[in-house]
Amino acid sequence: MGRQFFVGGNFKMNGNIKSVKEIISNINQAKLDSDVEVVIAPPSLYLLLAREHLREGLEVAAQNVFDKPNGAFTGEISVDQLKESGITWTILGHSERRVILQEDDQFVASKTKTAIDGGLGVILCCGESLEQREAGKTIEVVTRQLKAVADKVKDWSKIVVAYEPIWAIGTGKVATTEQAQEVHAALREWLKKEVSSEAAEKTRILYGGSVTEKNSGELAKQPDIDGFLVGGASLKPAFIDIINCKSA
Ligand code: G2H
Repeated sequence: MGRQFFVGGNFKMNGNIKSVKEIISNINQAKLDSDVEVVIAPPSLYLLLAREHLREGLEVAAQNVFDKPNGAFTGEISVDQLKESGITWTILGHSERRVILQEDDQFVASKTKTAIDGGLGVILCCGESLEQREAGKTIEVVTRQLKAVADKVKDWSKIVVAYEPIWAIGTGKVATTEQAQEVHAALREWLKKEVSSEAAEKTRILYGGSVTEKNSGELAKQPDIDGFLVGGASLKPAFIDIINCKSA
């Protein structure tokens, strides 16, 4: 069986009660391809609101989760708190957290293990900077990021990998279909060697970085691109066209 196409909407630190409700109402009313898995990730303040309003069958993700069960960790949210609230996914390792909040590979891996052990799905982000790409280190960087997770997590059935080249995030500079496919294929090869043939075959690898309704169709035709993690465009009605891009 083929891999189910997956489209995530990462709202980042955008929106307010009114706009989150409007985005959700737009998604709820749209005709979505039934074979696409759709997950939206609003800021943590709006997770419950999103879960309450989003129609059944579509899921809500946190943008982060902590690697401890409870306690004196000001500002953090636990896996159990998310699960109790009907939040079934979390994004982890987004480059904005790796770079701005200085999260390293080990911390991302530890949080991924806690989330997976606790029963959440994880959208695990990886990606290289422009400097790393120009130095020919793209594959080395993204596989190092994933290896930290593979050292701790053996079951990849609830992990979706998102390849997000940092130089393409929010810049309007989307990776070419060839550039994206090349890295996705290398990631799948790496999964085969370092995790298992099953993980390589079944793990969805999403592309993220300035995805729009204009470039999603071509990217989605690539054999190793199994969906998208969408930032800016997930706040707009065009998000629906991205979800439905396979059938357009
Ligand atoms: C990459 C992406 C979503 P954008 O960060 O994770 O954002 O589509 O705005 O580049």
